[in-house]
Amino acid sequence: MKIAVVGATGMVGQVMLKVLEERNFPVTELIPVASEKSVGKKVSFKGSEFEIVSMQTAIDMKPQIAIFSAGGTTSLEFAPKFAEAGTTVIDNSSAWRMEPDKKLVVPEINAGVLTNSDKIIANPNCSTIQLVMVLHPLNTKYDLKRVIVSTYQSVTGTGKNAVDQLNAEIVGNEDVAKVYPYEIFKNALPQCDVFSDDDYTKEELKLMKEPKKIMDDDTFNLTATAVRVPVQGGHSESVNIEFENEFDLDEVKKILAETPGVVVMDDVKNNIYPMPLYSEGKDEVFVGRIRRDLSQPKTLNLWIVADNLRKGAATNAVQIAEYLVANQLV
Ligand code: 2RA
Repeated sequence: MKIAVVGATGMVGQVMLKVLEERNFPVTELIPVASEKSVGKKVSFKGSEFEIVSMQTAIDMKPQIAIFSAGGTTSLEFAPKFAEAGTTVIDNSSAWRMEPDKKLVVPEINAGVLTNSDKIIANPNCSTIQLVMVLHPLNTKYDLKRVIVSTYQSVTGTGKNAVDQLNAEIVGNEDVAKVYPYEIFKNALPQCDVFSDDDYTKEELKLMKEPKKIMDDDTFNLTATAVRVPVQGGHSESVNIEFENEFDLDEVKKILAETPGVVVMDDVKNNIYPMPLYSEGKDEVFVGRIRRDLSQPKTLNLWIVADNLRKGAATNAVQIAEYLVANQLV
């Protein structure tokens, strides 16, 4: 399988290469793509060095699959060019996610919507992926009525420059480019991405829209507050879920424990619950603090943690590629 990784030098791109290697994806030829200034540099993959090529060179090489993590502008310009050349694009930006004719896929939930005519496939937002991995099985069983999400997001979601800002602030080095409007160390910013006219951030709007498309269900309400915190291992989410139907708490935990890709960590008497420090580098979605909302019936509180660079981005994209190959869709 000839596969291009577009954005190969970025944080997610680097994790994509790692995940492709770890999962032994059938790569016969790797085509790393990055900005013009990186052309000619090398990336490592499976013990070999691969030269970074330009976008046009990669298009001309006609890879079967191109996995993009290069931002929406680049994807809007170049994903269609790859597709026209016969390549199937899996894009990690928000560019195509809500396009009616583009599929938005978490393989454990809706890979079945994919066909061989899908030439640009959207990878959902990281905070969406970990959320729907938990919402979907509970929705199937108990029927969602309303979901309230508060996120606590890793600086890795913003990128290397944000990680550099945090690490510099930790050691008191103020001579570093500020990615955020304020210090992030010893702070919490109720802003992930820019604000829209309705005073929600783009991140919050993604969380409010994407789950309904992935789950093919717009019968429930969802609101979100997305917060950036000085963490590097993954995103955390406090979720309040009101169902149409009553539930049994032990059954909820059993359903989640039996959901592929989800791990229940819930033993508060022994201080067992998910934390980003311990989810970093893992592909599972960890859920804990599962308890009834004592303020109203048919309502549940829980806590979800996942590595936003892995299941939240790279691993989910590679799983989509695996599904395409396994089902002869490329
Ligand atoms: C963030 N989910 O965390 C967004 C994009 N990765 O900033």
